[in-house]
Amino acid sequence: MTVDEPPSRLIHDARNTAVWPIRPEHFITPANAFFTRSHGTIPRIDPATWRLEVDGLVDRPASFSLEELLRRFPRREVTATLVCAGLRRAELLSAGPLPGELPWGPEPASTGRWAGIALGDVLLAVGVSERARYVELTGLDEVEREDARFGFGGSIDLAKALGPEVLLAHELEGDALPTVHGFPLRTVVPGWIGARSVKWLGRITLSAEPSANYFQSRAYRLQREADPRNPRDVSAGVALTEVPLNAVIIEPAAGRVVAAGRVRVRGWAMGSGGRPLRQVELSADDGHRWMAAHLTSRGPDWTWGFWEAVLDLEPGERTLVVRATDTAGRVQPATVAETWNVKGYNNNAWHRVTVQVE
Ligand SMILES: Nc1nc2c(c(=O)[nH]1)N[C@H]1C(S)=C(S)[C@@H](COP(=O)(O)O)O[C@H]1N2
Ligand SMILES: [Mo]
Repeated sequence: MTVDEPPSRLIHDARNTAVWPIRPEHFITPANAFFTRSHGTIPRIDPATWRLEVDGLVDRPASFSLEELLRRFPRREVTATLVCAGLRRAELLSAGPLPGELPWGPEPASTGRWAGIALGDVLLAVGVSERARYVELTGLDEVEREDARFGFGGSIDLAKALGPEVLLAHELEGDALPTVHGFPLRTVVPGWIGARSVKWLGRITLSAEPSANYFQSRAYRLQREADPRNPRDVSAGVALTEVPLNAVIIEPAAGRVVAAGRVRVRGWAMGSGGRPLRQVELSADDGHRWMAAHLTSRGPDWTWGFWEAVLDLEPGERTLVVRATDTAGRVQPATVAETWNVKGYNNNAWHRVTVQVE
């Protein structure tokens, strides 16, 4: 597992957002090739004066310095894959329009070794009131939406927040978090969409209701049919939580010319909510016949798995298809007609890559 090679090529860099190609040799993503997605400013925070406020439905509201948090609570580590809900959005455009949304390919997913403290340890220390059901997380960045400026935020269920895997992370790959990834402290919510892993964390608020933050109440919601009067509004949709089961072909890349005969196909897959995979299968005839891929790295819980298969391909234009199943028994929809939704989130239709075999 070499992690020092620099990223080969920046695929996309706009609106404070960057992705690199995923490499089959990088089970752990090098920190300098970890995708980044930010909706507003990138705050530069002085760790000496930064504070974390904890309030709402708690017995003892508190304000912590970084030094205090890291001294008082036990160090915890987790290896977790972050997946942006916009992953594979571009494929959905063949099923319907997605105005104003970034047309992501299959790149905004990366795996990091995170370290910090457990969110649950902090919650137990302040005392959670019986009425609390949600943990709202708010960042110190500044986002502009609907004529208002506010910190990016959202909420997770209290039950998830108490899980030992949910961190307030201060390190990525053994170094302090890079600024773009949320220095000095970010949430890492393994198995949930990337948007709930709030960066530049400033406030934690316990509540009986989900967060009213724009990114919880008016974005990151799954709505299958557009409201004709307000076609981009998803406030009636369902708030996204766990990532869905997904599988992606990394190589060969779309459009490649490959030699006929035995062709090595490699990629990644991840179970719903970060659960373990059961099986990954490949097809070269649009899903009539399937062959099992070999899982080369399963990883610990909360990460993707890497897989590999060798297909015998005859000359011509060939479409390779991948699908996975997980230990929760989930399966993937075959087509994007089944996964299209108003803001283009969580596309997990079978991934198809067309190559030229010569
Ligand atoms: N404060 C803050 N946290 C944030 C965001 C943001 O814009 N501001 N973007 C979210 C989204 S949509 C994703 S996918 C992940 C990306 O994390 P990364 O940039 O470290 O890869 O951060 C999440 N946390
Ligand atoms: Mo995201």
